[in-house]
Amino acid sequence: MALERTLSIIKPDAVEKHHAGAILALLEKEGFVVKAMKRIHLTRAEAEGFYAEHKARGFFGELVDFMSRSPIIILALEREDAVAKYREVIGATDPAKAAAGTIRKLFGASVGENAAHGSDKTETAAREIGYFFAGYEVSPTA
Ligand code: 3AN
Repeated sequence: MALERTLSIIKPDAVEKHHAGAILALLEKEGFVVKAMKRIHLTRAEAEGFYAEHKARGFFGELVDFMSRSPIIILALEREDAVAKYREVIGATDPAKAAAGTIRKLFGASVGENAAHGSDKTETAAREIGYFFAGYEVSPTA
């Protein structure tokens, strides 16, 4: 299986509740290596740009309000089959439907405030990592 990268965001709700460390520990335990990490407070425009593909959806305004409410922690993660494996580890979008032990089950409150974001495909992962990190910020080798 190929070594891949994916983008993870620890969302405002999880950072506010001081769950960032527990989420990072869980990801490291699952074999993800942190290649880049930063904490930022998104502006509305930055949140809109990141979620542009969801612009037409009814919850877009709510999503942008939430993601720009307070700081987030952004991670570029690497491991074999990272995109699919990370989707398993975060669990279903709705925490109520997420499997036991997943990040959204453990730390999410609702479909909107669901603790973490993860790229849905490898092409999306490359775009999302590029949205938040300059090339020199993402370790090319080690
Ligand atoms: P996922 O993040 O699991 O790939 P998407 O791509 O369907 O889910 O949705 C993107 C983000 O939009 C989700 N992470 C979630 O926080 C938010 N979202 C999805 N559905 C709703 C909804 N009905 N109400 C509020 N926010 C939503």
